[in-house]
Amino acid sequence: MKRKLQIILVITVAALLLFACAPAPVTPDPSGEIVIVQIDQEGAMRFSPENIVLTAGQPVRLIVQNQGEKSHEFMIGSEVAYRSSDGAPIGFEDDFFEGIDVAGNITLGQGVMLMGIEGMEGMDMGEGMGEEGMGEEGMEEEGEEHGGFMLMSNPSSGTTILEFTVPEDKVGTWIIGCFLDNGSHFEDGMRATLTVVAP
Ligand SMILES: [Cu+2]
Repeated sequence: MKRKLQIILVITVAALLLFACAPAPVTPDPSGEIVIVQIDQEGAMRFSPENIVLTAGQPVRLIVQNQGEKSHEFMIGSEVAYRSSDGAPIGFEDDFFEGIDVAGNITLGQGVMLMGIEGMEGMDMGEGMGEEGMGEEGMEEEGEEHGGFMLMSNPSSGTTILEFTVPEDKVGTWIIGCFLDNGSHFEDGMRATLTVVAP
C-alpha cells in the first residue's frame, strides 16, 4: 500500500514538472491580434510567445517585431529541411502560408524583406538595412535555399503586420523558425510552436 502511494506521488510530481516546463499557450486577443517578438539578448535566441494557438476560420492579425540586435527570419512550416552537405537546418519542407490568402494584407516594417509570395517579393528599404544585414548571413548556399514564405528583418526594424484567416486544412502543429547564421538561430532555440485548432 505504501509503495502504491509512492508511485502515485512520483507520477504526480512528474506531471506537475512537465506542466510547469511547457510554455503556456497564447491565443490572439478578442480582436484577433497577436504580437510575436524576436529576441536575441544575451544569447537567448527565441520567439515570444513560444507557444501560439490559432483557431481555423478566425481572422488573425500577426504583429511581428524584431526586438533583437541581429537580423532574424520569420517562417512558419512543418518538417524541418536540412542542408545535404552539412546537415544544417535551412527551412521547412511544408510552408504554412501556401494556399493562405495573405498577399494583399501585409504591411511590411521598415527594412523588412518579404520572400516566397509570388508577385509580391521585395523589401521596404528602410534605414539600417545595410550590406551587413543581408550579406554573410544570406539565405542561399550552394543551390539549396529557403523555400516558402519568409520575412527577414534587420534589428530595430519596424512592425510587420500579416492579416489572414487560417483555413481549416491547416489544423495541426506548425513551427515558427529563424534559420539564420547557418541554422544556428534555430538550433539555439529560435523556434516556436504554432497550433491550429478546429473551430
Ligand atoms: Cu534569428
